[in-house]
Amino acid sequence: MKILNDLTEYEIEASKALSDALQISKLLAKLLVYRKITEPDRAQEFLNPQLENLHDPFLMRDMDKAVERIREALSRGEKILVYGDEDVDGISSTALLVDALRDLMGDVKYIIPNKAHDGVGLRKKYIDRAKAEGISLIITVDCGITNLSQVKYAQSIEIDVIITDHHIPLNELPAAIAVVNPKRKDDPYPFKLLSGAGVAYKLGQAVAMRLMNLTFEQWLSVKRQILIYVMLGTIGDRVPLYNENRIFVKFGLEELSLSKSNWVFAIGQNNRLNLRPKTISAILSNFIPLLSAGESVEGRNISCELLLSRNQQDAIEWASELYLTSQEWLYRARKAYKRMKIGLPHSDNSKIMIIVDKDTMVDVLSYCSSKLKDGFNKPVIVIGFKENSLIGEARAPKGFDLMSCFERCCEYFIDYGGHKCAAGFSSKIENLPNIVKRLSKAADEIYQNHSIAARPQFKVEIQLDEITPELISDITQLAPFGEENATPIFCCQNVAIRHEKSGFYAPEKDIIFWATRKIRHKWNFSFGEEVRVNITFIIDGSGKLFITYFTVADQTNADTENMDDNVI
Ligand SMILES: [Mn+2]
Repeated sequence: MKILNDLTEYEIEASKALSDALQISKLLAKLLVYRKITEPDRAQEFLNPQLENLHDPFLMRDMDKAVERIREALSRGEKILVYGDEDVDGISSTALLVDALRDLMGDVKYIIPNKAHDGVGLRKKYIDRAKAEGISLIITVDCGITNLSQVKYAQSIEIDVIITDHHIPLNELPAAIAVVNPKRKDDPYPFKLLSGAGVAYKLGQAVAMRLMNLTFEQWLSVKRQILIYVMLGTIGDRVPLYNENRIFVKFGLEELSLSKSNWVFAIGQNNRLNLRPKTISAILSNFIPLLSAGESVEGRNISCELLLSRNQQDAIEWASELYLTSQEWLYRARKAYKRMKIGLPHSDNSKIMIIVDKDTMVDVLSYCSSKLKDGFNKPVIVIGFKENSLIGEARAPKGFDLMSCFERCCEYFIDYGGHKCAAGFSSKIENLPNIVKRLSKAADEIYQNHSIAARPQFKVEIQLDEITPELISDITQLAPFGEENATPIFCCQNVAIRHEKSGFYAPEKDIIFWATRKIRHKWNFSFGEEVRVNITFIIDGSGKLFITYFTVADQTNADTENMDDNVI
């Protein structure tokens, strides 16, 4: 076994110490150190995620104020509005909080604005409508932190606002009753990188503990399925999978595989899915695109309806509608991405890629910028046109800070917000030339100040004999794999395998490799024919071995350059 991108000397020492302290294999210790986990306690926590290790929600600033205001609303029978965002994180956050407050017999409604027609965050139109409907408390989830004037407006017409969000605040916070956001500068919460649904979960947890007098364990025992929502938001927003996010995803996936909810059944039926998906890639390829397809109409969102559905027939209809919409969206998104890629110059030394595309519908801009960012490994901003305004969607590799890039351009924006690696803006059309100029300059400055290099995936060269149950168990302990917890890549040279009914069989070791559809297509040998190949494979969370790349053994030396291409 040879680690191809080995650790620094200091890290190797640390991994030896960790391996001795916890009596774990050297490989597992190295993999932990590669994740910057060097202390035995933290390593234990990482290897055995436990719900009890979730932090106390009241450590978050303003949590107590938020809970007190909710108590008041519930006791007076006030009408409450949960106000969300149209992406999967926002939809899951909305469903989560609506569900949690309905348990307390709250009179709760929700609004999710349509991103393309209404814009994101709190909108005056919906605040006015809330007023007309007699709503006196709005709780935002996954949005609102930058809506200073809208919060002021709501408060001026006697609607109290509680903000819960995880986006980066501006210098000034909204003048709301409570602003719950771990990214507030004055927030002491021990973990800052929750998704919007993660923050909503903490509020749900706080409300249950204080208002229902439940211990956390008691709440969990009646409300475990709420972990599915927070798992979806966490994966959907691609927040890093350590600390609380790892716990949410691990137990949310487990809960999903046990779930008897109408909506889980309906999604499985319409997608002809295995109803027991336990891996993040199953969520990313099946649940996230489907739930993303729910376009809001006048504040009502069918993905959110689906998540909250009480009736199986409705759930099946909504899921099948979402399925069709998601297929249509994916078709348009791929087409737009291909067209943009063709139009790009062959060599381009600029620090940031800015693409202006008049013909693309704005709902596929983030798909395109995300794919282009992955392909070119640099920040990408795709700007589209919607009626009289510009919509920009940006994605950047780890290390870059899009928000600080946007801040240097903010006088040209109507609205902007997001995270370091994913952000968006809207602006007037006449600002386009200035925006392009200013953003390029800002990107240059940011690159001058920081080095932007993400650490490559951990690669191990391995012999067939070394694939043992112990190795597989070492790797599965690190699952679920995903954002900032990448699965290690194994390379194995000169393996005889043949395509059989059950998968790719390696007779020398009597093991089965699975393969992605892409690999199966590329395998142009006859069924059962034994071929010697160099393979790259990963071990997934359930212990299955997946071939992600292969070349025929005698044809070439292992083409290590391209090995990352197909990693799932
Ligand atoms: Mn979010």
